[in-house]
Amino acid sequence: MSNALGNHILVEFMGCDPHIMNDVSSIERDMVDAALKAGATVINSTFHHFSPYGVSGVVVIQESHLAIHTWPEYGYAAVDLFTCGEMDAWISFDYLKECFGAKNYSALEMKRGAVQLLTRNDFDISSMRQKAAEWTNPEMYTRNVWFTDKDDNQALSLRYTGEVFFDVQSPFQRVRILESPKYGKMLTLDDMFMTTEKDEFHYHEMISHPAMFTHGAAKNILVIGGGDGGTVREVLKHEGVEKVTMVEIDGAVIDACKEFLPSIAASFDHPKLELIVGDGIAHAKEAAPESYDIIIVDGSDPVGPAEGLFSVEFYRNCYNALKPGGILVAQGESPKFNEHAFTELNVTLQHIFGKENAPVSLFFVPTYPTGMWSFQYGLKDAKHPKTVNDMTSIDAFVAEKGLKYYNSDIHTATFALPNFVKSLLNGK
Ligand code: SPD
Repeated sequence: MSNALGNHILVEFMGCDPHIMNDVSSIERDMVDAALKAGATVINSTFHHFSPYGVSGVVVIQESHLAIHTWPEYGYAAVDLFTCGEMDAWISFDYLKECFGAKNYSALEMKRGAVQLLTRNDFDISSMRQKAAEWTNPEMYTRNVWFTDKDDNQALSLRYTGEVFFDVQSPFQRVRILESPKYGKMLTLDDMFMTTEKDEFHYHEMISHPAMFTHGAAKNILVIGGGDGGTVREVLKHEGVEKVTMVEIDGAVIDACKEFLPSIAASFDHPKLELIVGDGIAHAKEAAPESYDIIIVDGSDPVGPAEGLFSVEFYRNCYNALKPGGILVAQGESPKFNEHAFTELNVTLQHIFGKENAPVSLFFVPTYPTGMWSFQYGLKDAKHPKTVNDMTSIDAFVAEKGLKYYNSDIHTATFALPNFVKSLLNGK
């Protein structure tokens, strides 16, 4: 590969199963899997079924593309595997041969872009960034690449410019900063949206201020996770706060956000903040009993490094680390996207804090699948957030700080639950 830019394998698959050759869903899945098995990074795929027979489709990968056209009536597929870099397209070839049940096949391999015939011109990355900025103008914006956050049955996609500001596989997860025309720059972890410039305030105001105003005199706060910095930025707006300890496991998230999302990562240099890059689960276990007024768990979904943030042991440790009158707030998942994680977390919090002491708040966030998301609370002999009645000071704070989501009406409304959510929480 060293003397060529790319490798192109033109494949003939013959004697294939005609039903498979006409099944657009399974062909798309097989083509995407073929790319993944060869170590490619899949950017997007688009597939089409022709009536009455035939499928055409392309999987766009960071290493180039895989394309197919099928003739089910002949049990035949024409496949192009075009890759660059170190990816071995023969792995995709072997995989597809099995998937399609090809009895015969042939393949022609061509090296593309002979380096000795080309002249390299390196150009300034800043001019590309300038171009990317122009692409956010919808009239000039023509690229069709999408980031999708999904489970097996449901998804949310945002179009992005194709510009990748940060892409690091940390020891914990893939950390990326991409840019979308609608929501600005966004932080993604593995294949999930975490936050975007344009709607981050929904999440960060709502994870912070209802708990802060319910407590009323919080001085010592622990934030677990929250590597983008939005939560500590909001908490530090409360002047009575004396110290915020933030424990984020993944330093790559902090680095990415400091560089590319400075409006969110705005308070990492605040004198009241102690920023620890380390394990928040261990920190909660080792914390002195009754040391925090508020603990905020700004974690990701219960896969990968955030899995332990949904365990009984972790919340028992948080309970012990809270002062009497203390409040725990946790990223609570969605009653529409991941009902199981949502209800299980509430069962855990009820178990530890008591049935009446695990209220749930709902809020709207456009960039999480379904848009309906929750924060879940654990009250350690604290008053219920709904009983807070100092609405004047909430509104004065909202006006002074220029908040865009939270206000005194929202403070109460966020704890009002639709009937189907109440039923979910009651195990019905
Ligand atoms: N599916 C997204 C779950 C939310 C994760 N936390 C977002 C971090 C924002 N600070």
